Amino acid sequence: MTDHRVDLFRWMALARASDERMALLYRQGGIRGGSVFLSKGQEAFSAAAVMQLRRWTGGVAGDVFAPLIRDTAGRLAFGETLLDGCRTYLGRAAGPMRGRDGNIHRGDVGIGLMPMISHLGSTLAPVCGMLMGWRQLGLLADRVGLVSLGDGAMNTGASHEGLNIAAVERLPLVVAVADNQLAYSTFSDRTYACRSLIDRATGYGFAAHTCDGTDADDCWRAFSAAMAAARAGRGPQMVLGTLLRLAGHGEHDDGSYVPAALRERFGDCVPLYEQRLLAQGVLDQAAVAALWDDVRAQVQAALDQALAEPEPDPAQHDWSAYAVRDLAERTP
Ligand SMILES: Cc1ncc(C[n+]2csc(CCOP(=O)(O)OP(=O)(O)O)c2C)c(N)n1
Repeated sequence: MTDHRVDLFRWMALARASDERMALLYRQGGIRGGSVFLSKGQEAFSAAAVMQLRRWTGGVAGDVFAPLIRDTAGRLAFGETLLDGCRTYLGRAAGPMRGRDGNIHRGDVGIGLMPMISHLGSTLAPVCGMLMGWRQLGLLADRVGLVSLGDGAMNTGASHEGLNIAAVERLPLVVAVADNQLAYSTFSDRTYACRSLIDRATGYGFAAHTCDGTDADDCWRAFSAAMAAARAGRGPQMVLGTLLRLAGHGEHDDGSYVPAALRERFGDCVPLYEQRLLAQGVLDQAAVAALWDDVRAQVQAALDQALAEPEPDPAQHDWSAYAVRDLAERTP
């Protein structure tokens, strides 16, 4: 299982570089509206899941991905451009939300990337709806949907309803649950009372998979099994990754309430994977340095382009309810 590993590390590094640049821009006062939300610590879990989805190509629909807050790596691996992220953070008219919504509330239905709905758990229903619609039209084939949830998001009414209907309908849905120990500043022991969130899989009627969310290879293994089972018609799959949010909830939050003992229990997936690939001779020091130079240059180029672009002009605006650039692209 080596083919994908350099690409996996590259998506993780690209996400980390993008997040770090956006955080710097926030501290410089350069962000329009809202905060910056980092995926720090969740790059492996997100990229390993999404790399195993099929991207939409040549107008042919692939799988569907509904990201949550900390899916910078997965978004990029699914085809979202760095430019779309920069444009949204900067409120630029050419962005996927046309400058009318900020930060992570963005998506592109034309590539199967569901725009993130702020209300936690609310993306489950539309993804289930897409899968059921494709099935009714005879277009489903072996497509899957991937929905990201956090330990906090697992507790909303929308999540319970969505998980239940996915199981009742035996949909090819993979739910990635990132238990990062925190929902805002609420620790997991105040968020759920079961031993582990994976215990809920059985109750809903999902197959259960677990992984160490700080270990990119272990994440890959778990999502590989889950995706294969979903594509083979074995119903919905839940993958629980255990990890730690390595930032505040957003950059307005320094996360100083996280005790040192908790921090010491979890590593950072990006340097951990870099060290493993070096130790195993998959990459050498020169290749790693070149990779980081490349991803940082890509981020800066996207940011420079977005900075040079105009904001929306209210006098010119069509006020269409849709954010999608080309509605024709929505047809599978
Ligand atoms: C229904 C709903 N309730 C509350 C919020 C406010 N809110 C946004 S993010 C968040 C914490 C989410 O925690 P979790 O799902 O564990 O994700 P994490 O931020 O830890 O990645 C909350 C409570 C919301 N967006 N939607």
